[in-house]
Amino acid sequence: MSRDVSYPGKFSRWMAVLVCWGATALFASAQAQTYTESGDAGQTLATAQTVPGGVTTINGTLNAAGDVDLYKLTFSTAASVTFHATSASDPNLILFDSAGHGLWGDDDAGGGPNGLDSQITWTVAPGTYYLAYGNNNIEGVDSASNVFCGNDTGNCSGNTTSVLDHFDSDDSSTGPYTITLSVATAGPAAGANVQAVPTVGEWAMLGLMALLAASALGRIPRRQR
Ligand SMILES: [Ca+2]
Ligand SMILES: [Ca+2]
Ligand SMILES: [Ca+2]
Ligand SMILES: [Ca+2]
Repeated sequence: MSRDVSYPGKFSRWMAVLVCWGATALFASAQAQTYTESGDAGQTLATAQTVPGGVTTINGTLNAAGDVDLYKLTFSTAASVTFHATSASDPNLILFDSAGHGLWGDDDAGGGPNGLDSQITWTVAPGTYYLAYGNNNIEGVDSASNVFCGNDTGNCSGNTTSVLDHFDSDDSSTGPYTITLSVATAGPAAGANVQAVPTVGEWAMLGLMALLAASALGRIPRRQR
């Protein structure tokens, strides 16, 4: 003899709707998070602003002539990441590794409405990177005053000696800017930071929700006796 302990139909449907809504909200939050510069991001490794995991858009502002904003990003898996910067001025981006060595400096590779957007695509390894934003003509300078990676440099990863100390910038334009991050590598990542994929916790929640939905819809037979 078996006993039917499945939920009443109406409750099941509401449960399924609720679960689907929750899963959608979870995916949306995992895929499109914005970080807004808090106060002013510094220009040194020590004063860079840390961008939390899951962020795909950074909104910042240059509020003084010569300002540069440095962001600290951590990736937990290898991925091809494209950083794209746009503003009403002339965006520049420079990417540094965790030690402050230059990797790539770009001025106008991003195209955009004025042809001045900046863009860098880099295959990151798990670990920390620093991304600098500034307007027209920024250059990374080491403690011996050597300019070692500027917006016109392109690939500067060959120099493993110079470490970022400060920036030179001869631009006086100010105003807001936006940096978007996109990850070419698909698939779930373990504790992914700054990537458009759910984290391990989020995958676990999604799995739990799927089970609940299946259970609510009566797809999983209850134990019979
Ligand atoms: Ca700033
Ligand atoms: Ca700054
Ligand atoms: Ca530019
Ligand atoms: Ca330029």
